[in-house]
Amino acid sequence: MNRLDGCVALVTGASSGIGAATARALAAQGARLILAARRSDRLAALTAEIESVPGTTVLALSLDVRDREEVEAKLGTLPAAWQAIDLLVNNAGLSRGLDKLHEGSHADWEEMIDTNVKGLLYVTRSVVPGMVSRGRGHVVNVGSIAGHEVYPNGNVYCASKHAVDALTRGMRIDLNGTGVRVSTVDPGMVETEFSVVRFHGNTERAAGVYRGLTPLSADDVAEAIVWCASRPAHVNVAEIILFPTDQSSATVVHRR
Ligand code: NDP
Ligand code: 8X3
Repeated sequence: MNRLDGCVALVTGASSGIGAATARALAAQGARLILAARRSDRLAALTAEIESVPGTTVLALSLDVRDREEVEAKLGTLPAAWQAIDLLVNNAGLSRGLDKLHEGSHADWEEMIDTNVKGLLYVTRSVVPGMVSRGRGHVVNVGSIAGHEVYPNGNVYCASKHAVDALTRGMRIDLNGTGVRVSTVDPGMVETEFSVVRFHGNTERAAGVYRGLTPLSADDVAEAIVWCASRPAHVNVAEIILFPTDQSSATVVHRR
């Protein structure tokens, strides 16, 4: 029997990239999935794909993690069979822009801070009390190497991921003794829609980020998340930093 059989897992940012790969990987381990993101069409397609495997069940949740009232309302009124969330993967996040701080866009800053920091807080605040009352649960945050290092023009995105790192460590302290585990998986370069979003839809510039190297795939990161989530209950994987072999730090990258 799988360690994740019957586990109820909520994955935010499940419509793309790491979140979608994590959903597929968790489903393969027997988890029941609540998949959240704003793009309902993407969630519907992923739900159909996952549910085509007999025995899998998915609840698709159209959700903007920046909207505190929406987060509280939707996570507070889940159908009874979905209320006892065992695993929360706080993955929804984005970068916008790559500019010097004094030339940066207020709108980009607000979107990153509202999504990566406040969104993560709103979802966590709605889900973790239930875990505490049940005496078990697991929060896996998707941080970044940008939460450990600051790179040129990465200022606000790096600050948001440093905040995620602090929140991960703070949560782990606050939840000590409750049976609830807190992990972070912090990747370097992963080829997803991340850079297209960062560069506001400029696909050519986005492709340049990964040119000449072999980046991580979303599946590589999903595998690390599933590994954290499938350890025995007394084991808490605190942190995984995952680089492509061609990357050694936020700025040291080998290109052929
Ligand atoms: P993608 O752009 O492919 O996926 C981002 C996901 O976040 C989408 O599903 C998107 O869904 C969701 N999302 C964004 N804003 C919101 C919102 N307001 N409410 C709900 N969902 C939202 O990028 P990745 O898969 O790469 O990114 C996933 C996480 O991984 C992020 O936290 C990112 O910072 C982190 N990361 C990425 C790295 C990389 O190199 N790619 C490296 C290190 C960390 P929708 O638009 O439908 O709402
Ligand atoms: C995404 C990786 O290096 O673009 O968090 O910040 S990086």
